[in-house]
Amino acid sequence: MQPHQLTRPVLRTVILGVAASDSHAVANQLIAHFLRGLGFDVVNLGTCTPVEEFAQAYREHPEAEAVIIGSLNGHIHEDLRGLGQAKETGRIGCPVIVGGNLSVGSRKDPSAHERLYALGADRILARPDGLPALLDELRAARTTPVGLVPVAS
Ligand code: B12
Repeated sequence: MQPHQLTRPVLRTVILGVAASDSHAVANQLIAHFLRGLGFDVVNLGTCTPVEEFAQAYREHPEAEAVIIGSLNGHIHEDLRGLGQAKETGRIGCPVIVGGNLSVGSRKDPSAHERLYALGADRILARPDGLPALLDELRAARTTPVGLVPVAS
């Protein structure tokens, strides 16, 4: 065994991408950079990523803590058709976080979030700076046996 293998830290993996119809790249790149700066291993699928490609990435990275999907063009509801089935069949077996500009127009449709949850999103986040705390929360929820409360150190 090489010495560096002993000291290499175990990275936390997340799968990141932009919804299938959406070519807005800037926030995606900034989020990838932000999370990598915090030590995450970011599998960034980039823009125009269909649900099936998120599922394929999860198959390749079953250790992923979350799939993080951004959308800006307002068509995420159409883009996430198939997410529910991917989760029900275990092809995506980790929480799905959705964020960005999640409906069309400047006046936001209050039902947009409810419909996203119905499609299979677990969490909806407006700002990327909330991701680290949310990822910590989701990780704690998955690793804490029911009935036990984690003790703050
Ligand atoms: C640049 C741009 C483009 C470029 C994109 C180039 C590229 N490769 O990235 C081009 C010209 C290709 C483009 C095309 C289109 N665009 Co455009 N575009 C923009 C613009 C001007 C800037 C977007 C940007 O990069 N911002 C910088 C990043 C850092 O900020 P942000 O995107 O706002 O993201 C923030 C939050 O939303 C959030 N966030 C974003 N993603 C995520 C993900 C997660 C997980 C989380 C937690 C948070 C989060 O965090 C970011 C920082 O706070 C915006 C208007 C604007 N001023 O914002 C319109 C805008 C996003 N575009 C819009 C539209 C409509 C289109 C088109 C449909 C136009 C058309 N008719 O063709 C197409 C769609 C193309 C497609 N298939 O998706 C609309 C969306 C409207 C809506 N949702 O109601 C906007 C808002 C313009 C507008 N006011 O109408 N666009």
